[in-house]
Amino acid sequence: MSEPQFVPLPTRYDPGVPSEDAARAFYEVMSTRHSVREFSSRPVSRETIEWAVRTAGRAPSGANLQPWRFVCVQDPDRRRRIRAAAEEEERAFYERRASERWLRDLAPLGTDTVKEYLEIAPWLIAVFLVTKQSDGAPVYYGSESVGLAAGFLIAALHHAGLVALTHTPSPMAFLNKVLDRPPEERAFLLLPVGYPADDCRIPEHALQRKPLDEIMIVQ
Ligand code: IYR
Repeated sequence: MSEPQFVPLPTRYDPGVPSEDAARAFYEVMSTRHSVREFSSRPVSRETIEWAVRTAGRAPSGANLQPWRFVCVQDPDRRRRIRAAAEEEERAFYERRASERWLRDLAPLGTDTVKEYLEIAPWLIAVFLVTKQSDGAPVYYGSESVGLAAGFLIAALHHAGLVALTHTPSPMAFLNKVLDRPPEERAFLLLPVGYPADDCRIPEHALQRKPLDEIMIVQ
């Protein structure tokens, strides 16, 4: 067991304005984020995606194991294969697997089995949970960790003026095959990323957010 070594907090982030103003300003930025299904094919530079992934890599994780991998796909052939496999899963979902209740809850979003955005958006980011350490030991709080990193990622993409969809074809095992990932990596999310289409629309339903008094309890 190695002794813990401590260093001073390297940088104290100072927003330069009172915390209330900084918190509100970040809220204003994040409140314009929406999941989008209508993408432009306008290219997004690799550098932009790299900065967003670096940001995701700053998320906290169980024992700082950073159990995530972000596979950023541009290659049209892989994207075509991902779309074909995702649509097959979605057909099974909408036609057989989803409960009546689930379909009813999704109805206001207007989603269906056709996932053209998987080929239109210039990047697909497949987020994988790395379930094992290099010596085969398990990771701790893997889903929580990769979920936090995914949150950082979508915030970073939004901050860069991009849009994304947190797409969850289920099961996602096909991504291991199409993206040549080993079995200890488990697909967690598939994010089409790009700019919104000129005539991009979102479901009205998505505008409704629970008010603060419904989500916050102060004790
Ligand atoms: N994965 C399916 C169904 C779906 C599920 C949820 I939860 C959503 O918020 C939206 C869709 C699909 O992508 O169509």
